[in-house]
Amino acid sequence: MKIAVIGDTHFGFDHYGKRKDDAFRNAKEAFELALSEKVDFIIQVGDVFDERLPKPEIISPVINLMKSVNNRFDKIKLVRRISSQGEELITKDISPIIMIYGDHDRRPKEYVNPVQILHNTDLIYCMERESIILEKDDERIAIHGFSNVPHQYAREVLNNHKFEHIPNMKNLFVVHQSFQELLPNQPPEIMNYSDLSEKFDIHLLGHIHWNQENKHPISNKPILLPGSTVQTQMKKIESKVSKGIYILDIGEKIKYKFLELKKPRKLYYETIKINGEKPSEINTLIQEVVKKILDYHNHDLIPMIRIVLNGILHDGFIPSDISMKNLLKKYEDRAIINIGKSKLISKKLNEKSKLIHDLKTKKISIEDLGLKILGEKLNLKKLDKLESIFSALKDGELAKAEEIL
Ligand SMILES: [Mn+2]
Repeated sequence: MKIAVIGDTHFGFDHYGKRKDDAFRNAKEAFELALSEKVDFIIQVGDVFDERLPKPEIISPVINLMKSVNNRFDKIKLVRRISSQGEELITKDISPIIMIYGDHDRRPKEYVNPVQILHNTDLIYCMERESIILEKDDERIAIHGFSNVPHQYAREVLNNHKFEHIPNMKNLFVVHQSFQELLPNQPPEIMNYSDLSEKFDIHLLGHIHWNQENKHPISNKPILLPGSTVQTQMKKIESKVSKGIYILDIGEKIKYKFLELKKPRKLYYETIKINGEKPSEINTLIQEVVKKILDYHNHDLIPMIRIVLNGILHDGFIPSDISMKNLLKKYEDRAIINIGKSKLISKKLNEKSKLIHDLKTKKISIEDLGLKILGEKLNLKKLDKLESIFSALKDGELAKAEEIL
């Protein structure tokens, strides 16, 4: 059996910005590439959408894209499904696009998330927390899907669910969570690779936006991260690692290859060392870098240029004295420029910017941090309940939060 694995597509990313079409353009290329490889089905590893409440203007073209992919594919036969409600022996044809949802498209249990909307159209098959067995030409394969839960609860939820290895076939595990091995300085409750079952033949991970391959620490089986199809963060590593998809060939052995996408916008990442320069001098340095990049840039789309200023400013100046307005205006139609000043130190760094910097370097999202604090304050261990209360409070529905409590 041949399978394509597509990473976080983030449909709707930068909807009001210059990169409005990037997520769609890249995802289309990814699905086209999967089709041209004549795979039997496609697995998408979560963060299908950029937001949990995407606008109809986003949902509608996604439905159209899924429709056109479905029209050019055979359905695949689902023969068995094991969820927390128990086991079902069923034979029915399902869409060959299998998805889980990620932290970007997760909503509390009693709400409908956008990936579940797609599932209800039968254009995709969403796995929340379940195992399925698929059959094609007398071959069978087991897929275990674990949609996102808040990262700090993932280990507990995973252990409680007890995914079971299904004998006599290859077992694939699909997950969208953070792992200690992937980002530095994470809280201890975040999972390790050793939390993944050593019985499964391959692990497919969403969430991390750059392509990476690792091995399970016990079984030595592959852990593959296709990476997002769109650059969302302008990180250095995203400028070095190409966007693409995996093609898995599942037989006696599992073979896999990574195929690059050609359409993604180019990202250039440069660091400028600052050693006592004044803002006007820094502006000149930035312009020189931008000019040089534009000279050798050759891609249909205007590039993203991320420039990080690193060092110490001239005495008496603070980072906000460096104004980028004119520069951004000048290159408006030729580049998408982003200047990072967080590594720029002035001799009188004020307390506020230090606090923001500290928050930014913590590897936990504001939302997860809020959920954690609320859980501690309310002394509430039940995740479903906690998420519902958090969501009600966030939406300003105080009465509802009280009711749930
Ligand atoms: Mn993502």
